[in-house]
Amino acid sequence: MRPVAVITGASSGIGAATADRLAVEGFDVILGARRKDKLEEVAERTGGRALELDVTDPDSVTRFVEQLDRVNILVNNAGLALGRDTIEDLDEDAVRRMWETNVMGVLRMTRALLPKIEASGNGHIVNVGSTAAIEVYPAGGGYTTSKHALRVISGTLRLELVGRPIRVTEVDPGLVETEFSIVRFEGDVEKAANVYKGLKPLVAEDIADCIGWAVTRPEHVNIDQIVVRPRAQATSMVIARDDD
Ligand code: NDP
Ligand code: 8X3
Repeated sequence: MRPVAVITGASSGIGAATADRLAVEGFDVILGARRKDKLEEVAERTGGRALELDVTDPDSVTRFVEQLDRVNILVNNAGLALGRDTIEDLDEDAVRRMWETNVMGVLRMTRALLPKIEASGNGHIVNVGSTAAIEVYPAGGGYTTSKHALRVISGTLRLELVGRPIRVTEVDPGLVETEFSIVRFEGDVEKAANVYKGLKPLVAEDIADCIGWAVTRPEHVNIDQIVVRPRAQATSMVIARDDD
């Protein structure tokens, strides 16, 4: 029997690339996200199952989980940033949506799938954090607070699950060119492109590579954290651009 990997946010970017990679590594991939048409495309090329999922909606999470028999790996990847506002000017609704997705969504999916992951006898939870989980930057407080919370979830899970057959890994990427910034700037593609201007950003496959590596280590090996950035990025704020 092939092991089963659930990937949230598999309709684009890092999640879709992770589905591709884990399928190649021999996993049956279960793909969750809100855009079913995009998920179907990933399902077609990976041989996976596309299941509609909104991690902010408890009923949607319940429906999703009820359709699964076995699960070895959960990749908590669904997430988003909205806007670039100082704390002084924060849009509280945007902050709530980030926290609902990046924090509550991860807690919800993890809690709902833990029994199946444990029953597999060799489980693994991979949380896609961010360098925003370990650093702060101005006008990023809504997002960085949510990713810092995710980091706390990863550490707490590792403490609470020790002695049980479940590994916990957090992968914290820097700048990766996906739909992330288009979502962040509400479809403003020019503003989104500027985020990656003058440097070679990571691509989704670079992160899938990290996840693929972490989950294929021998089962006694727990990779706690992988921080991965473009060579041109030293921190969230120190970035070498061609036109600098
Ligand atoms: P994308 O915008 O390309 O992908 C985000 C994915 O999350 C989509 O598949 C989207 O699917 C899904 N998603 C968003 N909200 C929900 C929801 N409520 N329920 C289910 N799925 C949801 O961005 P990335 O691939 O870059 O982002 C993936 C993860 O990586 C995120 O957690 C992000 O914070 C993190 N990250 C990204 C970095 C970057 O620079 N790109 C750097 C560091 C971390 P749909 O809209 O179909 O629901
Ligand atoms: C995304 C990294 O620096 O664009 O998680 O916020 S950043």
